[in-house]
Amino acid sequence: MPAVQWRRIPTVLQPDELMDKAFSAASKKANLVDDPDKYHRVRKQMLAMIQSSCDVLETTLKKWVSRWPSLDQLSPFDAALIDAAVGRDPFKQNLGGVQWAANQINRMSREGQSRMAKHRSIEEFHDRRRHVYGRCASILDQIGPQLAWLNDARNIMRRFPTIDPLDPCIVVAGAPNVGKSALISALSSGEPEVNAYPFTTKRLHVGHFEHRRRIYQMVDTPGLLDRPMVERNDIEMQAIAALENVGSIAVYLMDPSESGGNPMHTQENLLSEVTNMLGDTPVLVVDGKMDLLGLTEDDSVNPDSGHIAISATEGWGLEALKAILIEKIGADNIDDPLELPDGWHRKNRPE
Ligand SMILES: Nc1nc2c(ncn2[C@@H]2O[C@H](COP(=O)(O)OP(=O)(O)OP(=O)(O)O)[C@@H](O)[C@H]2O)c(=O)[nH]1
Ligand SMILES: [Mg+2]
Repeated sequence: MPAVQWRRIPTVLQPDELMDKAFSAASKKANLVDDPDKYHRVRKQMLAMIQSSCDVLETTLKKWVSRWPSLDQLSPFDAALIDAAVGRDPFKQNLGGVQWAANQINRMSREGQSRMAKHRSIEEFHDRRRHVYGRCASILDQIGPQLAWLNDARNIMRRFPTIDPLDPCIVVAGAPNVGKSALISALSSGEPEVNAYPFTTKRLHVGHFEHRRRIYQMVDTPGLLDRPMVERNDIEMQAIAALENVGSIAVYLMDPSESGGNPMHTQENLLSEVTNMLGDTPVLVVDGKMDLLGLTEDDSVNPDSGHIAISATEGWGLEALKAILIEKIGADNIDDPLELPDGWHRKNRPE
């Protein structure tokens, strides 16, 4: 289940652009035909035009189908992204339409070429070529709505975050304005990506850091946590479900300074909601903006709460937080292959 490279999804041309591409490739092929005898020359040229235009169309359409992610091979997070942003059913149906057109064009190309073999006049050769071009154009027109849909979907999907299900992922949650994005930026090596998040109009930060050649991913949660559960719509619920699937651990960032405008009791209520929502995903509570709490760089813990303390803007406590996350995720822990499972001597003992 490799990570989907959303940005690599190719542009989807519209029918007239596709036809231009195919017909100009075909004219080039026809110009290469060299035969002093007009009858044979035209016959070969028309044949080359049918073959080459249909080939270009069929290959281009099939390339689109194969370069789009295949729904049954996606991670639950990626599948939820697609479902929420463009819809799983239209995704399948519209790609299906493109595959149908590729098959039609293949059939028509073969039919056109075999008919050509039966023609005996220059006029018939030209007519056959025109007939095939007309059929191609009408097939492409038929899938015009599908191509338009796919191009719109591609423009949405190419801004999706790429999350590799095989690498650890840290979900950063917390009330609005507590410093989630600042924390991700401070922990990231390089600029974090800012992606459009389909679930809400808010943007999603995705950052990465590396430890022992392993990439740790960090994702923001969208601004949907600031409302009670009952007010959230289906799409937002899917976002939550997706986040449940993606995280190895969640950091719940608190802002005890309340400078972000969230009183502590709201932040605490939200913490219990998030903890319930994330089910088995462990949640690490971190106090941010420690510089505003009268603490110094040497205070690794907020004495009032006992939580790990950091300041994303001052860069305090970040290495310690990283080390705790790496340890808790435990991706580097190597299982002893010779270790026997607990209770083995009881389960498999011969009677
Ligand atoms: N003093 C101080 N300010 C901080 C710190 N971290 C973030 N801020 C400030 O707090 C504000 C909000 O930070 P963001 O990182 O945008 O917070 P967020 O949680 O991503 O906000 P939303 O995406 O709107 O939910 C910004 O003005 C930051 O500069 C910190 O450690 N210390
Ligand atoms: Mg943010």
